[in-house]
Amino acid sequence: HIAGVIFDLDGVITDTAQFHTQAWQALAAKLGVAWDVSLQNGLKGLSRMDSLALILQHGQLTDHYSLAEKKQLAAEKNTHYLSLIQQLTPDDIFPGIRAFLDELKTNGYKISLASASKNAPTILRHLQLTDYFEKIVDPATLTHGKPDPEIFLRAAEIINLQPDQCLVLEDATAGIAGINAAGETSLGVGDPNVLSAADMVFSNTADITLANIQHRMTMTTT
Ligand code: G16
Ligand code: MG
Repeated sequence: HIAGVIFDLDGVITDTAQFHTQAWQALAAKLGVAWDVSLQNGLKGLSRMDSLALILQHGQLTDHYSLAEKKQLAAEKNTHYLSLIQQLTPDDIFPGIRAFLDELKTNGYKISLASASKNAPTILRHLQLTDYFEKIVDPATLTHGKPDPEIFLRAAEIINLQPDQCLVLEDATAGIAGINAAGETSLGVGDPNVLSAADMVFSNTADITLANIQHRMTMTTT
């Protein structure tokens, strides 16, 4: 039975995607890479270096930069991104998320974070949510990014649970694939048509409560 809940950050707890987009778009413009919605959606959930790789590939610039130059470009984007997320406050938490975290605490669930973002601790601090999370996966210690299940397996391990005891909230299709491969229960946040691989989908974070989850679980297992 479910004993722990794992959270993705961007797109589940708050909308940092708008700031990632703004910072990547500025870098793409500087490099002369055309921007479009499919590129923007494809960046969801990818690590910083994987995101840069996708942008360069989009502009057919993959072989134009050395690894050192690529690291420099990623650092430049991150400096810009960090300046943008300074404006985050607890008001930016998605509806119902703090109430759900409170409900989980009250009912003794373990809680961990599986975000690909190296800036996750900074973001949680701005949102004043740090104390809810028993453990946070350090993405710098991972070998593979989403859709690989590694980050989700680690997020269960650090709270001493087996994968089948964990429910994971995630907004990216790459993330849902990783959760399913890890043998955990996937709760998609977003469009049910896009997240059709998830065990259950909530299009509105305000509807994510233990009672509603329980209800959807019985529907999928019987
Ligand atoms: C987030 C975003 C991605 C971003 C990644 C790495 O993942 O969805 O767009 O590229 O983190 O972020 P950073 O450059 O801050 O390390 P998640 O897993 O929280 O959705
Ligand atoms: Mg996400």
